[in-house]
This record gives sequence, structure tokens and C-alpha cells, in this order.
Amino acid sequence: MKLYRTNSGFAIEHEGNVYRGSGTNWHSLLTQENPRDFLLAALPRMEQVDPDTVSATFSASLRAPIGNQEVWAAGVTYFRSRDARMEESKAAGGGDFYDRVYDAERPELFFKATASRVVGPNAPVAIRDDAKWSVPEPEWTLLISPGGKITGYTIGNDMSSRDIEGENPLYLPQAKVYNRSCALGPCILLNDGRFDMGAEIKLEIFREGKPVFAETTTLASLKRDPKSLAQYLYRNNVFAHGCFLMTGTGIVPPDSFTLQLNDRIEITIPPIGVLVNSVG
Ligand code: DO4
Ligand code: MG
Repeated sequence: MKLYRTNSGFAIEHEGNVYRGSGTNWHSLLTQENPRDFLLAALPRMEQVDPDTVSATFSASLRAPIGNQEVWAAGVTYFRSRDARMEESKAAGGGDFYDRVYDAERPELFFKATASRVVGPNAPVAIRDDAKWSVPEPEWTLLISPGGKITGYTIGNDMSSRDIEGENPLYLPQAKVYNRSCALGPCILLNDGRFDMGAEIKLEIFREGKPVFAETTTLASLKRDPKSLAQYLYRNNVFAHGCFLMTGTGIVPPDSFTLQLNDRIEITIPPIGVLVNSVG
């Protein structure tokens, strides 16, 4: 089951059918301990719409599937990310931290965004005015209930300023948290906590319509167990509205690459869909 947030309410794609709902508060929908069962029970009362009729306007009306949840992120959860971070912070003497956190029991977890800093599908993400080296980070993202249960999955883009982060690891919050530094969408996949851990994550970047970067990884390379990431995040922490947790990037473009205005970023995780954003 896929749950979409739209300008006029929400929509559900389930077993080839599309249903439209309104009235239910999105914030409270996401705080359900079992949103899938909640929505299955609501389906008979929802308006069923012809999938072909909705498709024309549907993608234009999509919003980020977030209510008033916070977005957190895990870091250095793939070997590729550890490598890239060690390289970018070598001159600042920060390289050892990344190596150590990759092998440590406790994961790196950081605050990424409030809902106001998050954009949805087709909306522009931003690069910082004071950054010279900016990249998208394509991340499998968990929806976690107030009780700490993983209840859904979406796609996230953890926009990052690599020169700021590389200058000093203590600059991480500035490299990561700014207006429109995070994209989520296009939907939340609600599937009883099951997910194919062999699923592919693909990042493609287009400039003036032409591909300038493309790479694929799989969730099999994610070093951390998602349940353990969620447990660490909830230690001594209350999330009354639940939260989103990005699980880290396994794809980092080469050091010569930086995003430019109007680049188009596409992140594909097949069971969930494609998250498309431009840089603006
Ligand atoms: O350690 C800094 C950030 C790491 C990160 O965002 C990632 O690995 O995805
Ligand atoms: Mg990241």
C-alpha cells in the first residue's frame, strides 16, 4: 500500500486501485502504530477514483509526506560514505572519526530537518549560498511511530555541503540543515515492516536534460540494521508525532562533481517509486 499526500488531502494506491481521502489529519495518520491496518479499515468509506483520470494532475499536486514530524539522519552507514568523508576531511584532521564511527556499535545520528525545511516531489531543493561543493545524498528513509516501530518507508535526499563539512566535522549541522536541504517522497510505502533488503537505490543527475551522473547501490550494503538505528534514536528521546529517519548514503558522486542551479535529481528505490527534484 502506498500513501500519498496531495494538495487536497491524501490518496492511497492499493492492489491496482486508487482511493482519495480527505478530512483525516495527516499528522495523526502518521502517528498511528499501525497506519496500514488503520487505512485498510478506512478504504470502504473512501472514494475510489480511476487511476488514469488522476494521473495527469496527480504528480503536480503531490506534497512532501510529512506532518509535524522531525527528520533525523544516520551517517557513515555505507563503506562508500566512510571513504568519502575521510577523504574530504583529511586536511582538517577529521578523517579518523569517520573510520571509528563506521565500526562502532553506536551509530552516528544527527538532526536533519524540521518539516518546514523539507520539500516534496518536483519542488526545488537548495544549495547553500556559501557552499562551493554540494551533493545530493539518496537515502532509504524510515517512518517511525511514537512507540518506536518502523511503520513505513519513503525516499529521502539529504542535501549536503561537502566543503563546509570537510573543513571541520563540527560544521556538520551547517552543512546539513538549511532551508530546503531535505526532500522526501513521493509516497510512504506501508507494508507491515517488511522490506526487500536487496532493493536497489539509484541516483541520477541531469544537467540541461543530459545525464551527468548515475550510480546504483543496494540496501544489502547498508551496514546498520534499521531497527537498531530506530532504537538508538529513541533512547532517552520522545517523539510524540513519530519521526522520519534517513538511513545514510551509499552513493557519493566523484570529488570533481558539484550540483548546479537547475540540475534535476532523480532517486529511485523501486518498491517505493522515484523522487524527482530540481535545484533552485
Ligand atoms: O558524517 C557525516 C554525514 C554522513 C551522512 O550524511 C551519510 O553518510 O549519509
Ligand atoms: Mg546522508
